[in-house]
Amino acid sequence: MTLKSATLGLTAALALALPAVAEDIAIEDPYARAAGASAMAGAAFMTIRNDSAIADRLVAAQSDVADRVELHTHVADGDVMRMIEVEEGFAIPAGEAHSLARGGDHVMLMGLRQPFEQGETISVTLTFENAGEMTVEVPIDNERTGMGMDHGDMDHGDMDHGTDGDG
Ligand SMILES: [Cu+2]
Repeated sequence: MTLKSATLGLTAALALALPAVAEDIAIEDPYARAAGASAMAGAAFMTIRNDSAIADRLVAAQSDVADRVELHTHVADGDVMRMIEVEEGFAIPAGEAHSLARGGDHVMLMGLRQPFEQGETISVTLTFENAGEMTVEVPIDNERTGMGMDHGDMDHGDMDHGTDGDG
């Protein structure tokens, strides 16, 4: 388990060290989901970290899997949560992270051109005001709950316990 953790840490470090178009922007824990394989729309979620000294902004997104990709957020309309497009995009302050999460900001994928099959991966190209374009491979996880990252981490921990003997 210790070895596995160390290996994962090394892999993460190598991934961060890879040259990228937007090297100061790190994308953590990306996933996309739709309400089923035949859904007309889906959404992508992730945490965007800005490791640079200047504020940045996610201003657009696009993907081959959808006719239209918009930056959305949820606003309360009485008792109902409604999705609206955020035309100015999402600010990512210098040295900080901004989370796209269920019930909040997200990348909306409208007019899906292919079914969102569990476990497959889609490419989403993000455009940042300063860092420029970067393409993110986003795993499809229709079964992911909206309970936040802690829940996912616990699930992983449980799986590790089951494979202790394998190192
Ligand atoms: Cu939306």
